[in-house]
Amino acid sequence: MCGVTTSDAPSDLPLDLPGYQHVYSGKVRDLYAPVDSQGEVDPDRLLLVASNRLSAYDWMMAPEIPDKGAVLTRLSLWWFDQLSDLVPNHVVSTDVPAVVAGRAVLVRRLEMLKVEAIARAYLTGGGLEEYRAKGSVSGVRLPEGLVDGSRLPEPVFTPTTKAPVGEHDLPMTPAQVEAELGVEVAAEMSRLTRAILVRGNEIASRRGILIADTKVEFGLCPDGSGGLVLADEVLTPDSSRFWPADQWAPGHPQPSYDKQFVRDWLTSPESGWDRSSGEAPPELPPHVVEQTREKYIEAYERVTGAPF
Ligand code: Q0Z
Repeated sequence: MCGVTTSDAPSDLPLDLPGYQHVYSGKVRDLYAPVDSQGEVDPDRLLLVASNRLSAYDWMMAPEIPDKGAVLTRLSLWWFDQLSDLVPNHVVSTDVPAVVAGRAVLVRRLEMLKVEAIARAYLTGGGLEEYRAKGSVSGVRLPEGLVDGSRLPEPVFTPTTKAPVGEHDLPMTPAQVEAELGVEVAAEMSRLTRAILVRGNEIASRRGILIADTKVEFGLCPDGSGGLVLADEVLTPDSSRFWPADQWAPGHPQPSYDKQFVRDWLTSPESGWDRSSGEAPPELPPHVVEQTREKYIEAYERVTGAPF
């Protein structure tokens, strides 16, 4: 049992967007393709819609978090700008149907690379497990004595497979990535992913947020040059672990910037939920929804220095 489940499946999906047809839905985002008046799909474009859905402990929460999709969309757009000297990105336009205004972006449809590009600047989660077992992470030997939350000497590229929705991604060795992408593209993906995390931390750490690790997706530039294009979302709390810098204390799990109120409430006696029961979690009370919304907005405002 490892699928994402919810007691109340979103009943508003797919959205009825004039000029678009639904292509695919992930846990928290949805993809649509533009169609012309003859019903022909534009093969070069996609509409990426960020929902207000939130998952915790591998369950979809109800109700949704107001403004979450808009906050994450604006944060990704801001980061694409900050990273534009490092890597081109897929953004075409923010001129989108009114019902998804502010939380959708029209993008270039790319040939996506079948590797989840992950880099880690701090040790936790799957990276920590691998370090404890082998003293290394994705083939990179690390110093002895590191603990949960330790800062790594430099970011490490820790790619995984892209598993279908409901299944978990698996670590890939450097040889597997090279077999999938070729030696040159693999090296470029590693270099860019680490550079994105370094730049992300240069900016966010000055504003009180540490980015422990991040997952990015790349596509191939449609011009056939073989160049990589940064796609999907980037350096958001959904694709990255954001930690409050003032609470960083290696040696135990760090509080999550965005989901801590949800996790704390779900595991508290007030929720009445037993995580090990296999039962769906109860509905989040209004104060937890509101505190969580405020944390997403706070992350946006701290990182960008601008009001949401
Ligand atoms: C992204 C995903 C989902 C949102 C495909 N520019 C692109 N070109 C081609 N494909 C994609 C992109 Cl971003 C693409 N995903 C992940 C799934 C909602 C994003 F359901 N999948």
